[in-house]
Amino acid sequence: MKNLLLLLALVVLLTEARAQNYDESKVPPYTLPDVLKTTGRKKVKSEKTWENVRRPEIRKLFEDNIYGQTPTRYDSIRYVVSEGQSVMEGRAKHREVLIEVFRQGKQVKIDLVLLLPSNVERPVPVFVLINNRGKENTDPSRKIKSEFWPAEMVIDSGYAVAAFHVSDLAPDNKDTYSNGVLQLYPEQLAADNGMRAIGAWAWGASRVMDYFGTDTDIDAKKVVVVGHSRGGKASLWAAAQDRRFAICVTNCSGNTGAALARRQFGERISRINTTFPHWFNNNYKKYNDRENALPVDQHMLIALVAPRPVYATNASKDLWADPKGTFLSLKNAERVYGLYEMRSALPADPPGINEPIIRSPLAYHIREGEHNLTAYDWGNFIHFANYHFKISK
Ligand code: GTR
Repeated sequence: MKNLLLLLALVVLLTEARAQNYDESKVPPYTLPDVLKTTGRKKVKSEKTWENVRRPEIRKLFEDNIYGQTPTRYDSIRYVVSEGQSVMEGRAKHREVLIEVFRQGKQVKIDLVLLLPSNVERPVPVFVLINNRGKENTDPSRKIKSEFWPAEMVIDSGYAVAAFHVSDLAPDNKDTYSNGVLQLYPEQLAADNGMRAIGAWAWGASRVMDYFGTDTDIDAKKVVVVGHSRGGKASLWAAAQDRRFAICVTNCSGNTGAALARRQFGERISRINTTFPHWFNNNYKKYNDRENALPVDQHMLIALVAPRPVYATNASKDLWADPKGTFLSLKNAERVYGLYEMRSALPADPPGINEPIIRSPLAYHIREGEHNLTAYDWGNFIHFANYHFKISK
């Protein structure tokens, strides 16, 4: 019995050791799938072939192997809008928006928190956060203020600021995640390439985008979608599919977000699929401990957003999210931006801590500190949006 327990402990330890490597010298050699070569092994040399052949092909590979399908049909959508209070000593106004989506007698309700700057020429650009933390982080009354959603900073920069909570779409729980969008699309649950929680959150971001298209105070051509960590995986998947998002911010999104899987550094696919079996589709489980068998890697997800700007970040103490692998993902997406004649300003090697590279279609920083979304990060996102939207400050 004692020996058996020892053996079990050893197996657990070995599995853990394989599941997380923090030593750069132990990163295995790997070859990334060529983002500019079709599955028929044709070289992609033009924007046209990228758009018509390779991009749809890559999108489908991500859908089938990782994030699942994103159904776009529903019976109807309704927006219940009411004017809320004036907040921030009159500098902003709360607009309450309830987005209701109906399909086959079922309904999903998204509670969109929206604050609009006062005394600013309309329509205004907007930042929308996919909130994966507590709802108190996005308190529209501003009684509670959180760095996770520093609304004052965004408003004072002339932007509207919005947020919705992931639990409105899919509770972040392996037993209850289907209690939301998946009630509208139960057929997805039966499919190995069906939608799961991260897909449902991205679907929600697109419904918020639907709403923005109807609000004349919002410039729907200037919507920045922001997500942190698991929310950052969703912001990237949302922007990859829905080209109405003008800019994508993926903060500390790590494994199956902006970081390359093949480096097997920090969190790995086997680990994420075990801890969070409800995030990705059934097919993704086939790649547990088989990163090299994947027909894609995460640089290709960033490439799907091209030519729209992407800002990815890390934190110095968050090795779990593989900072170097995130930077390399952006670097390996550069060729696709090149097809659109967009030049990235990223250096060959990752920049130092707190040395952001912002004036570039592919932007990056590594912040001093822990895994988090902070005012420092947001400050840089605002500069990034100002630069791309040509807003001079
Ligand atoms: C971790 C998970 C990461 C990241 C993070 C978060 O436990 O392993 O992939 O998503 O949670 O969302 O904060």
